[in-house]
Amino acid sequence: MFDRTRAIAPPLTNAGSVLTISATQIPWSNMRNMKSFWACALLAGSGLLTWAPSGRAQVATTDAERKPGLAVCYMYRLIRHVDEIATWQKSIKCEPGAPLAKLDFDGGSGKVLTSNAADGVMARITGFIHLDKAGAYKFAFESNDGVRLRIDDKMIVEDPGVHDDQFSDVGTMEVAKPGWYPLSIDFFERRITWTLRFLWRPPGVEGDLSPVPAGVLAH
Ligand SMILES: [Ca+2]
Repeated sequence: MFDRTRAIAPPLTNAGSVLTISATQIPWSNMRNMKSFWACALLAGSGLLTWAPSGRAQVATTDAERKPGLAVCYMYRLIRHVDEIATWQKSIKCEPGAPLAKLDFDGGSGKVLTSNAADGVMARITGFIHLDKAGAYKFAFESNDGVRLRIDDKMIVEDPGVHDDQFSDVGTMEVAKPGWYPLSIDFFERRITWTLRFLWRPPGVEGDLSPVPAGVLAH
Protein backbone atom coordinates (compact mmCIF):
# COMPACT_ATOMS: atom_id res chain seq x y z
CA MET A 1 0.00 0.00 0.00
CA PHE A 2 2.81 2.40 0.86
CA ASP A 3 5.24 1.94 -1.98
CA ARG A 4 8.63 3.51 -1.40
CA THR A 5 8.84 4.68 -4.99
CA ARG A 6 5.80 6.84 -4.29
CA ALA A 7 7.24 8.09 -1.04
CA ILE A 8 10.30 9.55 -2.72
CA ALA A 9 9.11 12.06 -5.30
CA PRO A 10 11.66 13.00 -7.99
CA PRO A 11 13.31 16.41 -7.67
CA LEU A 12 11.47 19.14 -9.52
CA THR A 13 14.52 19.65 -11.74
CA ASN A 14 14.04 16.12 -13.10
CA ALA A 15 10.37 16.74 -13.77
CA GLY A 16 11.31 19.97 -15.55
CA SER A 17 13.92 18.27 -17.73
CA VAL A 18 11.49 15.54 -18.73
CA LEU A 19 9.00 18.20 -19.73
CA THR A 20 11.63 20.10 -21.75
CA ILE A 21 13.03 17.02 -23.46
CA SER A 22 9.57 15.77 -24.33
CA ALA A 23 8.66 19.06 -25.93
CA THR A 24 11.89 19.56 -27.87
CA GLN A 25 12.19 15.98 -29.09
CA ILE A 26 9.16 16.37 -31.33
CA PRO A 27 10.78 16.98 -34.77
CA TRP A 28 9.33 19.92 -36.64
CA SER A 29 8.87 17.76 -39.76
CA ASN A 30 6.55 15.55 -37.73
CA MET A 31 4.58 18.52 -36.51
CA ARG A 32 3.07 18.74 -39.99
CA ASN A 33 1.92 15.14 -39.66
CA MET A 34 -0.84 15.38 -37.10
CA LYS A 35 -0.89 11.64 -36.40
CA SER A 36 2.77 11.74 -35.45
CA PHE A 37 2.25 14.94 -33.49
CA TRP A 38 -0.48 13.45 -31.35
CA ALA A 39 1.52 10.22 -30.90
CA CYS A 40 4.43 12.33 -29.59
CA ALA A 41 2.09 14.37 -27.43
CA LEU A 42 0.66 11.21 -25.89
CA LEU A 43 4.17 9.89 -25.23
CA ALA A 44 5.13 13.21 -23.63
CA GLY A 45 1.99 13.10 -21.55
CA SER A 46 2.63 9.57 -20.31
CA GLY A 47 6.15 10.63 -19.31
CA LEU A 48 4.78 13.52 -17.31
CA LEU A 49 2.31 11.26 -15.56
CA THR A 50 5.18 9.00 -14.57
CA TRP A 51 7.46 11.72 -13.31
CA ALA A 52 5.36 14.63 -12.07
CA PRO A 53 5.38 15.09 -8.28
CA SER A 54 2.00 14.31 -6.76
CA GLY A 55 1.20 17.82 -5.66
CA ARG A 56 2.96 17.66 -2.33
CA ALA A 57 4.54 20.75 -0.86
CA GLN A 58 7.90 19.07 -0.38
CA VAL A 59 10.54 18.29 -2.95
CA ALA A 60 12.39 15.06 -2.23
CA THR A 61 15.85 15.65 -0.82
CA THR A 62 18.89 13.52 -0.21
CA ASP A 63 19.98 12.58 3.31
CA ALA A 64 22.62 15.31 3.14
CA GLU A 65 20.11 17.99 2.15
CA ARG A 66 17.48 17.03 4.71
CA LYS A 67 17.31 19.42 7.68
CA PRO A 68 16.11 18.55 11.21
CA GLY A 69 12.55 19.31 12.25
CA LEU A 70 9.42 20.20 10.29
CA ALA A 71 8.78 23.25 8.12
CA VAL A 72 5.79 25.42 9.00
CA CYS A 73 3.87 28.38 7.63
CA TYR A 74 1.05 30.38 9.19
CA MET A 75 -2.16 32.17 8.22
CA TYR A 76 -4.28 34.24 10.58
CA ARG A 77 -8.08 33.85 10.70
CA LEU A 78 -10.64 32.54 13.22
CA ILE A 79 -11.79 29.23 11.74
CA ARG A 80 -13.84 26.29 13.04
CA HIS A 81 -12.73 23.31 10.93
CA VAL A 82 -9.40 22.08 9.58
CA ASP A 83 -10.85 21.97 6.04
CA GLU A 84 -10.79 25.79 6.03
CA ILE A 85 -6.98 25.87 6.08
CA ALA A 86 -6.57 24.65 2.50
CA THR A 87 -9.41 26.94 1.40
CA TRP A 88 -7.82 30.04 2.95
CA GLN A 89 -4.46 29.28 1.37
CA LYS A 90 -6.01 29.89 -2.04
CA SER A 91 -6.49 33.56 -1.16
CA ILE A 92 -3.98 34.55 1.52
CA LYS A 93 -0.23 34.01 1.87
CA CYS A 94 1.01 31.35 4.25
CA GLU A 95 3.91 33.05 6.05
CA PRO A 96 6.92 30.82 6.88
CA GLY A 97 7.92 30.48 10.53
CA ALA A 98 10.90 28.94 12.32
CA PRO A 99 11.01 25.13 11.89
CA LEU A 100 9.59 22.87 14.60
CA ALA A 101 11.95 20.26 16.08
CA LYS A 102 8.98 18.15 17.19
CA LEU A 103 5.33 18.62 18.18
CA ASP A 104 4.94 18.22 21.92
CA PHE A 105 3.31 21.44 23.16
CA ASP A 106 0.91 22.39 25.91
CA GLY A 107 0.77 25.97 24.70
CA GLY A 108 -1.74 27.43 27.14
CA SER A 109 -2.72 30.95 26.14
CA GLY A 110 0.67 31.79 24.64
CA LYS A 111 1.64 32.37 20.99
CA VAL A 112 0.92 29.34 18.81
CA LEU A 113 4.06 27.35 17.87
CA THR A 114 6.45 29.77 16.12
CA SER A 115 3.69 32.11 14.89
CA ASN A 116 3.05 35.73 15.83
CA ALA A 117 -0.33 35.25 17.50
CA ALA A 118 -2.06 33.40 20.35
CA ASP A 119 -5.52 33.09 18.72
CA GLY A 120 -6.85 32.71 15.20
CA VAL A 121 -3.80 30.81 13.89
CA MET A 122 -3.69 28.23 11.08
CA ALA A 123 -0.48 26.19 10.76
CA ARG A 124 0.54 24.12 7.75
CA ILE A 125 3.35 21.81 8.88
CA THR A 126 5.29 19.81 6.29
CA GLY A 127 8.33 17.57 6.02
CA PHE A 128 9.29 13.91 6.26
CA ILE A 129 9.03 11.19 8.86
CA HIS A 130 11.46 8.25 9.04
CA LEU A 131 9.62 4.96 9.50
CA ASP A 132 12.46 2.49 9.94
CA LYS A 133 10.54 -0.78 10.29
CA ALA A 134 7.95 -2.63 8.26
CA GLY A 135 4.63 -3.08 10.06
CA ALA A 136 1.77 -1.14 11.59
CA TYR A 137 2.53 2.33 12.93
CA LYS A 138 -0.10 3.90 15.21
CA PHE A 139 -0.54 7.70 15.22
CA ALA A 140 -2.69 10.06 17.27
CA PHE A 141 -2.81 13.63 18.60
CA GLU A 142 -3.65 15.42 21.74
CA SER A 143 -4.82 18.74 20.38
CA ASN A 144 -6.75 21.95 20.88
CA ASP A 145 -8.09 22.90 18.43
CA GLY A 146 -8.36 20.89 15.18
CA VAL A 147 -5.69 18.79 13.49
CA ARG A 148 -5.24 16.45 10.50
CA LEU A 149 -2.26 14.21 9.61
CA ARG A 150 -1.39 13.01 6.13
CA ILE A 151 1.54 10.68 5.41
CA ASP A 152 2.48 9.67 1.88
CA ASP A 153 -0.52 11.70 0.69
CA LYS A 154 -3.00 9.62 2.68
CA MET A 155 -5.10 10.86 5.59
CA ILE A 156 -4.01 8.88 8.66
CA VAL A 157 -5.82 10.60 11.55
CA GLU A 158 -7.79 13.77 12.22
CA ASP A 159 -9.70 15.54 14.95
CA PRO A 160 -10.86 18.39 12.76
CA GLY A 161 -13.14 20.68 14.79
CA VAL A 162 -12.96 23.17 17.65
CA HIS A 163 -12.46 21.51 21.02
CA ASP A 164 -10.70 21.63 24.37
CA ASP A 165 -7.60 19.48 24.93
CA GLN A 166 -8.50 15.97 23.84
CA PHE A 167 -7.04 12.84 22.27
CA SER A 168 -7.95 11.93 18.71
CA ASP A 169 -8.80 8.45 17.54
CA VAL A 170 -5.77 6.32 16.73
CA GLY A 171 -4.86 6.01 13.03
CA THR A 172 -2.83 3.17 11.54
CA MET A 173 -0.30 3.23 8.71
CA GLU A 174 0.90 -0.10 7.32
CA VAL A 175 4.50 0.34 6.19
CA ALA A 176 5.77 -2.18 3.64
CA LYS A 177 9.17 -0.58 3.02
CA PRO A 178 11.07 1.39 5.67
CA GLY A 179 12.25 4.87 4.71
CA TRP A 180 11.44 8.58 4.71
CA TYR A 181 7.81 9.40 3.94
CA PRO A 182 6.36 12.85 3.16
CA LEU A 183 4.16 14.17 5.94
CA SER A 184 1.80 17.11 6.38
CA ILE A 185 -0.09 18.28 9.43
CA ASP A 186 -2.77 20.98 9.31
CA PHE A 187 -3.51 22.49 12.72
CA PHE A 188 -5.42 25.48 13.99
CA GLU A 189 -6.00 27.31 17.25
CA ARG A 190 -9.22 29.35 17.38
CA ARG A 191 -9.39 30.97 20.82
CA ILE A 192 -8.18 30.84 24.47
CA THR A 193 -5.71 27.95 24.90
CA TRP A 194 -3.96 25.53 22.52
CA THR A 195 -2.23 22.15 22.65
CA LEU A 196 -0.46 20.07 20.00
CA ARG A 197 1.13 16.69 20.75
CA PHE A 198 2.00 14.32 17.88
CA LEU A 199 2.01 10.76 19.24
CA TRP A 200 2.96 7.37 17.84
CA ARG A 201 3.67 3.76 18.59
CA PRO A 202 6.00 1.99 16.11
CA PRO A 203 5.52 -1.70 15.30
CA GLY A 204 6.84 -4.08 17.94
CA VAL A 205 6.52 -1.48 20.73
CA GLU A 206 4.19 -2.17 23.68
CA GLY A 207 2.26 0.30 25.81
CA ASP A 208 0.85 3.76 25.32
CA LEU A 209 1.54 6.07 22.44
CA SER A 210 4.37 8.54 23.10
CA PRO A 211 5.56 11.80 21.46
CA VAL A 212 7.17 11.34 18.03
CA PRO A 213 10.87 12.07 18.68
CA ALA A 214 12.75 14.86 16.87
CA GLY A 215 15.23 12.40 15.35
CA VAL A 216 12.69 10.95 12.91
CA LEU A 217 11.42 14.31 11.59
CA ALA A 218 13.01 16.35 8.80
CA HIS A 219 12.23 18.85 6.05
CA1 LIG B 1 -8.37 26.68 21.66
